[in-house]
Amino acid sequence: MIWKLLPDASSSAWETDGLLAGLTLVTGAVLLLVFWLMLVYAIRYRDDSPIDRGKIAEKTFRFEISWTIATLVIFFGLFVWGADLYARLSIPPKDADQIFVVAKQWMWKVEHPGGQKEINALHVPVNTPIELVMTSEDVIHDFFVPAFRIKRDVLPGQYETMWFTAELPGTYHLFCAQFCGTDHAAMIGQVVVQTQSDFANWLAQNGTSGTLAQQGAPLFIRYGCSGCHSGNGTVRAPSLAGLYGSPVPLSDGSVTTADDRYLRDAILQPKRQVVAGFDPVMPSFAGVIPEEDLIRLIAFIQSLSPERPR
Ligand code: HEC
Ligand SMILES: [Cu+2]
Repeated sequence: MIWKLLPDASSSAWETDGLLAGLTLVTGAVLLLVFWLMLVYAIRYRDDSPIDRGKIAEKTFRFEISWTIATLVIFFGLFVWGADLYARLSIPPKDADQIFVVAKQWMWKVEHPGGQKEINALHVPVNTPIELVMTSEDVIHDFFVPAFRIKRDVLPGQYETMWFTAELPGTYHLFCAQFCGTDHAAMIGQVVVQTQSDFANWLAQNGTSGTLAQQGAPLFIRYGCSGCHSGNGTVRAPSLAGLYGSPVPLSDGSVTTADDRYLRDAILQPKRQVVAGFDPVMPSFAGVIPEEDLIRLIAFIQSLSPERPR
């Protein structure tokens, strides 16, 4: 919608526009009502008006109650709709395909699970839920695709996720929507939505030296993870097989889920959440492992739980 200035290229575009139109209509109606009443009373009770000012209108209980309830229902209804839409847009479906995005001044680097890389471009298949796992190497950026009506800040030091289902093959604008320095305005790209078969061809043509998980396996050895986590080291460390997506009991008694964010924090800030029954002896790898290696290590750990749907 947006009256055809933008294509409805994702599954949520129509509803997002509907919500925006609803809010605009309701607030516009309130604005008109208030200004109309102001105008009417300003004219009616103007200085030289002969009107009788002694008669004071009586408030009725029924009138007060009904307008209060009507506005409450309308605005609360919009709130519930917005909150519900926000929640649905926040939680990616379990079967979504995952793509990593690393922002830096001033470009978008995209890494597909198959190892395909692109810069300032994102190829996705049509009618497939896609989850973006995004982080920044420097300052705050913001991933914005107007045709999909999705937008999310991309922060350094943590993963932000966002998901969409593209419904219309085509090429769409990608913008950085957070002022991030000199070349912010040039931090633009394209989202290319392809049919399933075109996308499969694209993946094949951009063939790589192995999937992200395959590239992560040697890193697991190089960074010394395997020394503790392979089960035959001198330090007792939890096995990472089957970890991804499963509940993890922590030493403070709480239980968390081993999602991408958890894996990231477990590697960069191991002291923050310590697995129950283990000593906090894992060293922090913050500042040691660059974002692109971290993605590969996480993909490798994911691949140790092949049976678990994400
Ligand atoms: C000195 C030994 C040691 C090294 C090296 C090490 N770890 Fe660990 N790791 C541990 C221990 C002990 C724990 C459990 C205590 C904790 O949570 O800090 C752990 C916990 C984890 C967890 C959370 C596991 C769970 O069951 O929730 C992950 C993920 C992890 N490590 C990944 C890595 C990766 C990736 C590397 C390499 C970059 C690495 N570790 C290097 C000892 C180590
Ligand atoms: Cu930016």
